[in-house]
Amino acid sequence: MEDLLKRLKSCSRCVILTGAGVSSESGVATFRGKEGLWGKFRPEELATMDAFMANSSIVWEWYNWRREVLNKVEPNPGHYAMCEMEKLFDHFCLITQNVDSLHQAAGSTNVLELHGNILRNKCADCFTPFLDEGDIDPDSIPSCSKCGGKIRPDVVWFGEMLDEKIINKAFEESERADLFFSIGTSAVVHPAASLPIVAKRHGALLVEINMEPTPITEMADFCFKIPSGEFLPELVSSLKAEQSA
Ligand code: BJW
Ligand code: ZN
Repeated sequence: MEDLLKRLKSCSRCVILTGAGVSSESGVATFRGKEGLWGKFRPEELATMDAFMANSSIVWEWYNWRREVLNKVEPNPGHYAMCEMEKLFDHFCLITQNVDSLHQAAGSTNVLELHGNILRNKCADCFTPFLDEGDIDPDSIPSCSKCGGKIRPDVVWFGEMLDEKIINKAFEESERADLFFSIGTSAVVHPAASLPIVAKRHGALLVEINMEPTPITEMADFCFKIPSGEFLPELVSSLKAEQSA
């Protein structure tokens, strides 16, 4: 931590990329690993357009179950610490692969949601947002008022393009960062997994917070094998103490 703090003194453009690990301490399951969702469910049967076309009721049951879980959880100290970090750098950008809104619930603003948001719905054919906030009945899935297409969750499934504006902004921020944190992500899903690599190539200090090694561990300047909800509050209080000294 001491070494990291010394290096942070000269950093002014901080970018953070988060993944499912940052919400695990709130009680939200990650995707990979022993307890991960992909250990119990097959991604190709639930998180692809083909799966939705083949069996939209099962896909909706799964998303309804995940929404129920999210209704009962709250941000953890890691989320709150990242919100504090927004104020500690001249320029700050939070990029998340998470669809759970927990960063926003902790108070973070301007979050770039790469993989959409599980609490929103859209048309599967014309992508028009579906604004009715009621639950979706898997046995009677509503249709789009514009084109009649089936309503689906507004998340990015495998094989789908990410929102162009959002991913372009994420690459631009990563290229310009002088400090890049990769936190709680297995860093295997692209294009998100390219962001830390791009940041490092453009000269950023790369810091990883993850208990397990990932494809970016070897290129990182610092790796902390500590849960983000424990590490980040400590980092924030050290940074605040330095700034007020
Ligand atoms: C902690 C912790 C604690 C635990 N503290 N840490 C080869 C090269 C490049 C691309 C591809 C390729 N082959 C296939 C592709 C494309 C594919 C891809 O990348 N696949 C890879 C798996 C190989 N990508 C796509 O399809 C993307 N689209 C795309 O590329 O479009 C262009 C294109 C179109 C057509 C054809 C080809 C290209 C879209 C990806 C969409 C991902 N969607 C999901 C589901 C979202 C909806 C939903 O929630 O239902 O997004 S999959 C899932 O993985 C979810 C996550 O956002 C994403 C990343 O997972 P994440 O967040 O990293 O979680 P985990 O579980 O993997 O890791 C958690 C980590 O936390 C672990 O490391 C723990 O150790 C750690 N941890 N507790 C700190 N307390
Ligand atoms: Zn439509």
